[in-house]
Amino acid sequence: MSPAIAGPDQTDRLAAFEARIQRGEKIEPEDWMPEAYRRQLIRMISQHAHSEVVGMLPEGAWITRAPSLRRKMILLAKVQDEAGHGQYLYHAAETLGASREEMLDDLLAERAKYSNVFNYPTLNWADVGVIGYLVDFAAILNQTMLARCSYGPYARAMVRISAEESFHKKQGQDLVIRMAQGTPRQHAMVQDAINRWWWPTLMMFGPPDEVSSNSAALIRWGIKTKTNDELRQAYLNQIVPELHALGLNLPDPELHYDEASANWVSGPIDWDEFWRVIRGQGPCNRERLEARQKAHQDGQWVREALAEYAIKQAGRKLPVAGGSHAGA
Ligand code: BYC
Repeated sequence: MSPAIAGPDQTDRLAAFEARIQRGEKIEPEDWMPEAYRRQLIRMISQHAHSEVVGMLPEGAWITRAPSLRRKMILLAKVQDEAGHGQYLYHAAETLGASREEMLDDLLAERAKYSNVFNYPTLNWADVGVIGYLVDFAAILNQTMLARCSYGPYARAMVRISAEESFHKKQGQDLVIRMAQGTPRQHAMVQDAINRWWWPTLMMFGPPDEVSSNSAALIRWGIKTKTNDELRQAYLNQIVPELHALGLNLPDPELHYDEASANWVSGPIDWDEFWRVIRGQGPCNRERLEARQKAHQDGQWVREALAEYAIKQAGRKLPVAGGSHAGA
């Protein structure tokens, strides 16, 4: 797959690497890659993993308050899936030489980012539906794009994660439809949740292309195949008509359909709010971080027990033939 390049200088190696990407080949962990490519992937994949793990918190808070056993089981399964997504992603980053401990330390010490959207509170049950529908749908568009990315382990993780996210979106959409078509009070609850989650969800796709500092390198190396604004536009074009069809409004007086470009066009996004939130000053940043720090401390004895067990297993002599029955 990856041709050995005889005595190349850095420029030749880079040219050969970029030619592979142009041909649509996947880059695998053992292949040569520019250091900047490796660092970009570790940054993005670890932040993605953190988002999955921190993303369990807002919805997890509603597991004990789900309105029926069925809804509780669905939510439990969803939140558990997010933990699994975190695992796949930490593993994918480990294939690039990042250590799990370092990645977690970066999260717990506030050096690493995670998605802006999980720094907002879940105030009532309708928020669970709106996260599943709006947030997971945004994630699906982003992740379906990343499933075509040039780095093999990340692309393959995205295939599986996107498949699971499509179930997450369905459960959220189902909940939103039921509430939108339910009693006036239920309709009002779901409308209120949409009003609160709409703008943070649009921000999930990242800052506008002209200020997206990483996009140029990511696109050149086939990590991202669409820009932040392209994905945000695709999202608007799909979600706006669906929500309107349910009799739900969006909290944007300037939102309109532009016939010429066949696009739904939103009013201005408050990017100051976005930068504040991702720099640690959102409504729930402190709470989210404290919850992760507590979980990490509470899990200390499990890590110690596993390490002890691994040492004992490694040091254990294989039983002598017949010896395992001794004393039985
Ligand atoms: N939130 O140069 P840019 C889920 C940062 S979890 C926070 O455009 P890039 C779910 C960015 O890191 C889904 N920070 O960045 C889980 C950069 O700062 P640094 C999460 C953001 O990488 C549980 C700076 O802003 N998905 O769905 O080209 C329950 C400039 O941005 C955000 C992923 O993580 C943000 N939204 O593009 C339910 C997908 N956006 O790092 C659901 C993987 C930007 O230079 N990531 N920043 O200090 C990506 O696709 C890309 O990283 C992004 C940003 C599109 C997010």
